[in-house]
Amino acid sequence: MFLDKKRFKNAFLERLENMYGKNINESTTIEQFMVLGSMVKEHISKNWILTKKNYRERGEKQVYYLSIEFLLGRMLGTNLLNLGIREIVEEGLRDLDISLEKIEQQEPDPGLGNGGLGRLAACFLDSLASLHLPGHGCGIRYKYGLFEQKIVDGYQIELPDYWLREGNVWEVRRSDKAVEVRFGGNVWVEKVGERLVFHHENYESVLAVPYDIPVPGYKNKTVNTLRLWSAESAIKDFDFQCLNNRDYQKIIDYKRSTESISEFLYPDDSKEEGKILRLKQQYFLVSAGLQSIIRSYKKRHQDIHDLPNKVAIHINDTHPVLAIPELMRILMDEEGLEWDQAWSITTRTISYTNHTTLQEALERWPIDMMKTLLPRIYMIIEEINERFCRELWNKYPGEWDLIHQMAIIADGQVKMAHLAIVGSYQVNGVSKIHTEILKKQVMKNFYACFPYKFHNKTNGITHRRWLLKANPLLAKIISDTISPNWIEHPSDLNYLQNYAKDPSFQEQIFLVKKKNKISLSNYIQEKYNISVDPNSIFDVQVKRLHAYKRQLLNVFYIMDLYNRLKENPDLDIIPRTFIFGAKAAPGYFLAKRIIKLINTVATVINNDPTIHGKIKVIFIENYGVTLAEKIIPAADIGQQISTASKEASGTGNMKFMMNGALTLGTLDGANIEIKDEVGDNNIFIFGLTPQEVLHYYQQGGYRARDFYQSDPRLRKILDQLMNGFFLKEVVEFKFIYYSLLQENDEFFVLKDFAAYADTQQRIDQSYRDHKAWTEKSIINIAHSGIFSSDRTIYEYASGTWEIRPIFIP
Ligand code: HBZ
Repeated sequence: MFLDKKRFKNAFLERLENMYGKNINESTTIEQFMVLGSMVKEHISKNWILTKKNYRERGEKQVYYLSIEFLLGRMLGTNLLNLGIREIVEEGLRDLDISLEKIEQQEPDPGLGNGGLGRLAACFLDSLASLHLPGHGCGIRYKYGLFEQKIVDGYQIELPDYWLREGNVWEVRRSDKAVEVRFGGNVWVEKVGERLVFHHENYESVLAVPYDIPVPGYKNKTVNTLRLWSAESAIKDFDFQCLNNRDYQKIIDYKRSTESISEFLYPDDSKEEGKILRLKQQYFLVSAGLQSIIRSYKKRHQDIHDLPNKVAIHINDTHPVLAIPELMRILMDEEGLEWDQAWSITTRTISYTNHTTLQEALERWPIDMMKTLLPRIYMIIEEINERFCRELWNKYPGEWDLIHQMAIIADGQVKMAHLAIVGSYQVNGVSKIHTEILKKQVMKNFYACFPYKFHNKTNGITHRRWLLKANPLLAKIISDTISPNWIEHPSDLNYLQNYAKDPSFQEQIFLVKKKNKISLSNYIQEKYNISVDPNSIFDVQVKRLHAYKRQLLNVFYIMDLYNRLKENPDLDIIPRTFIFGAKAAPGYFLAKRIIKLINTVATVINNDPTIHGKIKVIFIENYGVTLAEKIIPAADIGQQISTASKEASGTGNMKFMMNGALTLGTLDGANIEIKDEVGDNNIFIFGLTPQEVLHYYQQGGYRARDFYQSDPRLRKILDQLMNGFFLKEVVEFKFIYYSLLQENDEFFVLKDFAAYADTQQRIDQSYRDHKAWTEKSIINIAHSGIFSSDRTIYEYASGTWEIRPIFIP
């Protein structure tokens, strides 16, 4: 049906009739989307079946990527691109007077993730399939994704994101593959001959039902699977019939409690809340995932001892770390293995990536909670801990403190990162500096014990979504200049280096950027009724709102610039459009005040005629994957200004450079590697180094108040928070003020302010020379290939999972 335009049109019209009993004029755009989506899915199916058959028959090793989040973004556009049928569809629809773009806009953006970690998982799936690698995702099918953000009177309001309202056209429900997951109850032990047999009783049974989403590779025949689990009650309808009132109520309660497990995604991106429902979600994912992995393994292979040679299981941060005791449980209680055999298999199967060094994000669960909810799993963790501590005792006799610090269970808590390191064969960091910080600081005791486990895998992004799809104009001139080979070999982008000084290529790059800026300006005009100047510098900071990401530094600079413009309306600056997008966790009070501050400053500045529109401030609400695809291609500057040492890697930084924006950033995360790639002249770096920050944290010596007192610009800004200059209700910003001056500015906003402001000044100067600027922009694009997730996945495939490509004939 996608062979040519004619066949496509016929099939489309026919299906519209079959599905909705309508002709083209009667149908709505959402119906057209559902029709097109179902056609594309059907088209994928053949290769999906073929891929599964090949994997089954060839019996080669496969990887399963376990993640509590997959931030997928819309799939119609990427599927059309990967299948190579975009043009036929676009032209066919045009003949029918339908715009493909409008249809694409009907697709809900599945927000099954918070930010970087979830988006990374989605990029990895695309790269695995595109590199012919047998790798699958395993996650939760949340009924509600990350909340929808509205800004009302400058405040963030959260609305539920019911992304499944119209159904999900990409998924296939696989009731036949459902498994049971058990919570609570009690365990008793029986000795049968020489063996101990564990009996689990009085548990609550939850049915885990998988929904499979196909993941096609780029113009190849590989179609991998993302399996998302949904929680249902294990009750059959007839159970309801013969019940009295009390039982009826019990059953209703049970149904609610089971279904709540996959009801919503936790909206926190860097804090552990310690809520029992979250622990339930984690075990639910892991138990359902592992049962299905083992079942499928046993269909393909005889000997369970061979598992590590045929299956790799990767855990995306510690959220799925219960995979370790769960695999032990399956191997011992269900497969009848001894502890040592089971442990040997488990620790050769599971690998782990850490995504943060923030203390508050390191997961710990109260012992009591875990014991009650997962009695058998807790017993296994206890045994792992005991054996590990014994090993430590042999290695470090008498060093109680050290052993206490490293224990998996201590101070009434289970420390999930410790369990992850002990139970997996590899521990990865996500950028060079992050891996170094893990080795030398956060996990230094473990590094001393298991130096061979620690590795770096710098993150990456799929250039297919983030360049080819998001920025078709740029993709086209790149292909026209260096051939389209870069799509399959992103390192070929390097050839653009030869054109960095070429005036005609510069001209094309400049024009494309301009067009993308106009298109974003139109969006802003339509949505917010604010006109922005496409000739101004588009200076963008889009990411989750967190104190360490320092949106505050950005808004302080804007306040300062505004103050200077008020003092001197003739101040010679290049007009600037500051663009923000950020969701704050609903319970994160400081973050929400910062959103209010940005919006307050924006309202004042955008409505002040005396500054002649030299600066504009736009807060784009509900930032997510779809908006990122619109905003990033239009950026001149991408701000990556986290306190050095705090951002594990960042991936937004890579998306910006790939789209020709220059980075304004600290020496943090992957910014450092971006700087090493593009060279000091093509990036704007400022501020404390990670070493300096760590030094301050360890030795003290930073006094935020000194900066308030000695820098008149800063003093003015901070005073304005409290004197009603921007907003009469002065209580609003008190909390921000105190976090800086009373609590001594944990993230060095005041300390880095002067360097930041100077660097912003340098950007202003630099932009005046369009040619030189565009040259820098081209150099950024040319060096972005190494940040393709294809490179990252290649490193994981060869250095961690030991999987090989399987070419589907
Ligand atoms: O993972 C992010 C890091 O902050 C970022 O630097 C890195 O680039 C990215 C990919 O490696 N971490 C997260 O996104 N973390 C979470 O989203 C998160 C979610 C739930 C939690 C804790 C953290 O309970």
